[in-house]
Amino acid sequence: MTKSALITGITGQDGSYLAELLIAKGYLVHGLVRRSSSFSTGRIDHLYQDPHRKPSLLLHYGDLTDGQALTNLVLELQPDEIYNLGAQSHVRVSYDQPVYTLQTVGVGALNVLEAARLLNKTKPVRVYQASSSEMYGDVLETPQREQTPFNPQSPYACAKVYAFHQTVNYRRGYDLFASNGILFNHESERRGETFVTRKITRAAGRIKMGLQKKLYLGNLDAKRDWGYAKDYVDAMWRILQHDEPDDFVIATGQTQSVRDFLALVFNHLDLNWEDYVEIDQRYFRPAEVDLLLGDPSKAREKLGWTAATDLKRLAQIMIEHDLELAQREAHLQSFVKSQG
Ligand code: NAP
Ligand code: F7E
Repeated sequence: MTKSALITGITGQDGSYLAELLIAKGYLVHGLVRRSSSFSTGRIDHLYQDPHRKPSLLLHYGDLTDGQALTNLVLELQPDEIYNLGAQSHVRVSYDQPVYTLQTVGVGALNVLEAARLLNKTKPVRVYQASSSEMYGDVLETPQREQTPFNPQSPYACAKVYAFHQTVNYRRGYDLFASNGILFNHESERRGETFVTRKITRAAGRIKMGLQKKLYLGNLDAKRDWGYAKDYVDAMWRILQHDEPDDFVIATGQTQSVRDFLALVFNHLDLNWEDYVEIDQRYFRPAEVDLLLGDPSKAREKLGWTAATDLKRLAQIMIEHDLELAQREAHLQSFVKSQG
């Protein structure tokens, strides 16, 4: 029988890759989409099919903060699996909007769990919660593993810790199949342009094409365990196929600094990043997470999952994509100029 899944955050980076993966596996995918005044479906538009064929993707309006509507939707759709990826996911922005961040990330996750608990009374459902390495914060152990205590230090991380514990709580208290993937940073050519890797690859492509002169960044010393989002959505799916609900660290097991990433990207374009990058205090955070390095042994042993893409290859994928975008932009500009 066709399996069905509901993805919150389907219009985001991970949601779009996960939808692709599940459709390829034969799922009927339902996606929760927030109403906005402009279209937000750019990352998933290519997944729409011929309207005469049986649909594999259906979108529904909703918002994680509207628990009643979310429950109604879950009870109506009766999905086999729910992937809760929706979030105000920007750490820097969470300092400007701490309450809103808690509402989407913390209360939003609770709303998903409540809806799943009600459905689970009549039909089994499995829930994936998008937990984050940010929860380790000012790290108490390196590398970080499932047993490492959390020490969050941003409004975003505090909200994710709340959601993590509620997920465990619903598993223990209500016997709900609810699992946390503790994912370390993962990037792609679909990464939002205000996250540091994509900000760098977008700017490098534009600098190469003469469209931009400078790139303004914050702390270059921060170290992250960066992987490729396409690899990581496969881990999400495996977590829900496991024979029991559990929590898993998903990471590459390698850490590199923002400075290292800059060098990889600019070297790929035969440019010296030091000629273009300037430090701007606006991009520093009130409290920084200095070092993240995950230990993915449990995921390897229990799920058979390993990260297939290293940072050098990831940087190459992203810069080739963004160089092409910059080339198109440059051609358009020269066409417009040539018209007088
Ligand atoms: P993203 O690109 O920022 O996407 C976030 C998604 O959440 C978007 O679809 C957004 O919709 C949706 N959303 C925001 N507020 C919502 C609300 N109130 N109700 C419903 N939907 C809402 O994030 P991502 O990188 O794909 O990450 C996916 C999840 O994994 C997030 O929960 C993030 O916190 C978590 N995570 C990410 C990483 C990472 O490195 N990428 C690592 C660990 C955990 P719009 O398109 O309308 O804005
Ligand atoms: O910052 C430094 C910044 O915003 C990475 C989210 O997906 O991963 C992400 O959170 C590092 C930080 O990601 C700039 O200070 C320097 O140390 O790309 P980022 P993040 O904060 O690690 C975790 C796992 C999540 O769960 C989140 O949802 O880069 N940095 N200069 C900068 N960062 C940004 N954004 N912009 C700069 O100009």
